[in-house]
Amino acid sequence: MERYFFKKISLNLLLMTLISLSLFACSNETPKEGVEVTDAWVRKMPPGVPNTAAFMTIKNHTGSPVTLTGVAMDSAGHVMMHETKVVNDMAKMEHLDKVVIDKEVSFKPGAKHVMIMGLDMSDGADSYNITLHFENKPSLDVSAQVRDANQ
Ligand SMILES: [Cu+2]
Repeated sequence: MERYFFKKISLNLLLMTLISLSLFACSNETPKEGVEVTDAWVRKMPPGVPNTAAFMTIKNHTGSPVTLTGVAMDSAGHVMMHETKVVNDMAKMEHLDKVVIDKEVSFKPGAKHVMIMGLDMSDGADSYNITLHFENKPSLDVSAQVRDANQ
């Protein structure tokens, strides 16, 4: 009986050690570094509509604020950062010179967005490349998937 009890305790200890080891392993499995962009997409527009917008989430893992100073797209005429704001019940788009990313900033419909003017989507491309320019940091190329707005 005593021996069984001891075995049980040591098994529990072993399990606890394994669990804490695996937790430790998990938290260290994918160390995120630098600036990470997720869920980048471009709103699909009907033929003949040259202006659209792109959205994405930018995550800053550097530990200090990162400043986004501009956006560029080879395939479009003009690209800039905008923010939609509601003033007196009217939605207005404001131009943004820069966006400071502390931990995470989301560009999403009705808020900050990448304004794209003069993009010909008639080629039916699945995705477009968008370049993000940062202050004191290398630029980042992002592949934005073409998506229907209501998808
Ligand atoms: Cu806009």
